[in-house]
Amino acid sequence: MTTPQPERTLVLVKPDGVARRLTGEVLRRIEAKGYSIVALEQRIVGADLLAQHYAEHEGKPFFQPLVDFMMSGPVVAAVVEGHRAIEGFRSLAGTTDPTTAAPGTIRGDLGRDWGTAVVQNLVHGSDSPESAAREIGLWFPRL
Ligand code: IDP
Repeated sequence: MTTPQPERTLVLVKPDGVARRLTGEVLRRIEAKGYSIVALEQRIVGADLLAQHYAEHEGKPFFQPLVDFMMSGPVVAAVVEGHRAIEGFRSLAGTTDPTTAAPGTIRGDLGRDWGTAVVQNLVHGSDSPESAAREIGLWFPRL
């Protein structure tokens, strides 16, 4: 029998999700899936943190619109824990483009394309153990 290995991922409810009062719905889906929320904070984020968070996208045409969008209102940041939580939350979130994200996912059920320069897709979830460790260190340095 294998031993469950708790894994942590960084989840963000982006400004569109907070503004649309969907924070509770996102957290409800995380808990309904059986994951634990081990840290939770609503905050206004600065450009420096976002530049580090989205470093892999620096130089792309949507980089500055993405940073501006993420500073447009409060963000809810959470550390979510559970066996295979990184992959599991990505699955709950759905694919990047909310227009084509599968129904049943957060982005597929609740998101859409508003025709803006940046894709507004309600949530972020770390995409690998390395990203999760890096992002949790950025957003929750005391954890
Ligand atoms: P992910 O959030 O699904 O992991 P990433 O490729 O890491 O997607 O992109 C980060 C964020 O940047 C996306 O969630 C979305 O908000 C935005 N984004 C990604 N690709 C594009 C694009 O081609 N145009 C506009 N915005 C984009």
